[in-house]
Amino acid sequence: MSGPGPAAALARRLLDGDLTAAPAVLNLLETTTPAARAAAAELLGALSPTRLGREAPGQVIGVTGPPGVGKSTLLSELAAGYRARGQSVAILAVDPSSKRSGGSLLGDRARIRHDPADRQVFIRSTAAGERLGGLAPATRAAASVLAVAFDVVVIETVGVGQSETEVAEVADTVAVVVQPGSGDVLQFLKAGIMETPDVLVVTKADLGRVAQRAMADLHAALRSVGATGTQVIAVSSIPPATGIDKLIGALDAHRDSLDLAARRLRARRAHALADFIEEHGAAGLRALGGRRAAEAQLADADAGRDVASLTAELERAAAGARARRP
Ligand SMILES: Nc1nc2c(ncn2[C@@H]2O[C@H](COP(=O)(O)OP(=O)(O)OP(=O)(O)O)[C@@H](O)[C@H]2O)c(=O)[nH]1
Ligand SMILES: [Mg+2]
Repeated sequence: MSGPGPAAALARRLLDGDLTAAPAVLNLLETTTPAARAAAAELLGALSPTRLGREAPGQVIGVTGPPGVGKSTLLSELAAGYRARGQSVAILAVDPSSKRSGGSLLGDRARIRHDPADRQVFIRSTAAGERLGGLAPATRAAASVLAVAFDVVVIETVGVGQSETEVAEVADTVAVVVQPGSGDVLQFLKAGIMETPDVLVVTKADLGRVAQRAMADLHAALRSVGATGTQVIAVSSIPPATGIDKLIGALDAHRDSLDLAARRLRARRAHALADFIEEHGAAGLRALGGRRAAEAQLADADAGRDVASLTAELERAAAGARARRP
């Protein structure tokens, strides 16, 4: 064979800031043939912080919230806001299982609007498949590699609770989006079921008093769980859009206050575990002694390890445990 393989070529393009590599990167990461899986692992390895000498510079932002709260409409405005500042944006939207597309849930769901001629914006929708509210495996990988070339990578997921926790494993900054007048996020927050988001966004501020009321309720809920550091931003995403610059400011502020190395390390460990579970299922997890034990093993691994080597370590441990079993 001559010339670099597909992974090496894509890694080079991303390192050179070639944003037009994004579609090919996603195609590779979404392909499940053994050859593509090997190339994907090679791509991740080539762009790992050990090889880069630093963490990927792009900010990975998770935007999550219940169905229909206005996430996609907001992302259209958020992308425009970042573009106005000259920043490039990749958006990875995770669609809920297509099974539900016949129902009313997706009835008036908005598409993320953008200028198709603008090469600095990349948008990809990935089906979550059977994972209810969960992240597709390709999304974790895509977020980490696109952050090498794009200034901002946004992951949109639907749901609250589990999906918010999962997106927090991948993202540097998590924004939970709340619709005025709906109580679920508020209840989760108050009950401490939900990890406190880095930023809370109240959408549809154009609805007026009900939105102000939602702001006050969220502030009260944050106070009750002692999380007064979380910013609550009201936005309206329909013309004339309001609050977008303030939201970008809050996302920036979170990024500036963040221990990026620690957050990314946590993301790589979660990614390795997710890949292991994807491949070996519940039986694999049992062989490791359960999720807690697997997490403990990952926590002991050297911080510089890339995802593939962490996954391989879990696989060796699981194989060893199976071999020892009488
Ligand atoms: N009045 C008003 N309506 C909005 C606003 N933002 C979104 N909407 C409307 O709310 C509905 C849902 O918006 P989407 O952006 O699709 O919501 P979503 O959270 O992405 O929905 P899913 O992807 O299905 O979870 C659409 O009818 C939007 O037009 C807003 O700021 N004000
Ligand atoms: Mg949406």
